[in-house]
Amino acid sequence: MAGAISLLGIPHDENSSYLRGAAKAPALIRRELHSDAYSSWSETGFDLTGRFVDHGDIDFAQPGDPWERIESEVGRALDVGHPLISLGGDHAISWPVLRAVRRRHPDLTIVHIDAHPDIYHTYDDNPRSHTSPFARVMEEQLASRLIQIGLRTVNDHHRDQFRRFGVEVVEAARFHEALRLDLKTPVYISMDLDGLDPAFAPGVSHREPGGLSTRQVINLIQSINQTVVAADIVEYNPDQDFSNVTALVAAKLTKEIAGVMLRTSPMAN
Ligand SMILES: [Mn+2]
Repeated sequence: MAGAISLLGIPHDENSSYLRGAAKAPALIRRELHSDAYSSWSETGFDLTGRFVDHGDIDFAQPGDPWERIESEVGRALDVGHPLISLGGDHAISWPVLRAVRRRHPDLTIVHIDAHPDIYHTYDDNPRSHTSPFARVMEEQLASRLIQIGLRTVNDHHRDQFRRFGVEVVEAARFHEALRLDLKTPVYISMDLDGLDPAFAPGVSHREPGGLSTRQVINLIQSINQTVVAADIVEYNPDQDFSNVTALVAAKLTKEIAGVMLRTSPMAN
């Protein structure tokens, strides 16, 4: 199929530090994504009808290490040849997802939108904590650059980690509409829904006021001028949502990330 995007649900929230619920995200995001109530077009000018190749949800009921399952299932989906958007899970899943992506795209820049840096060296003695994926990602050198945007919970430990790993940070306090990322490699987008202000996306486990608007996040995504090879949309917690408004935001961001993938990626064609 010309111009296709792969989807993969990752219903996993066992490494959340506070509230569970993100495992329920994939089905609810898909429902809004495919709802007849909304346009099937991305703002970048692509009709997305029939363009999604959905690989379903990873089945974690099967025995085995969930991290190995995620890495192998993401790898299998990527090997179909289209850019991939993973739906759901807490932010911990980004580590095994990026292991699979990095193997296929050795020069990679991560554009990470979040209220939190998620770069704790340790948290609750769990190296897989959803507060730590980017410490593991940078230790394993799974990306050439990590750019974090929208942060508003930075502490001194985080600043030490930023220096240690050379993380580029645009805190929410420094975000502005004219921000343009100077990107030189293929891109991975890690989209934590709590990067948006809770007024726009209340359905998250850790609401942090002072965040970006839906419009600001969409504009930032649309400004990306390099190939977007894969993305995750994480931390949607249906238990915290009102009338599925945050699922709808997640679906909208899925469409706009897909729209940028179709505009930028030779893999999409
Ligand atoms: Mn977060």
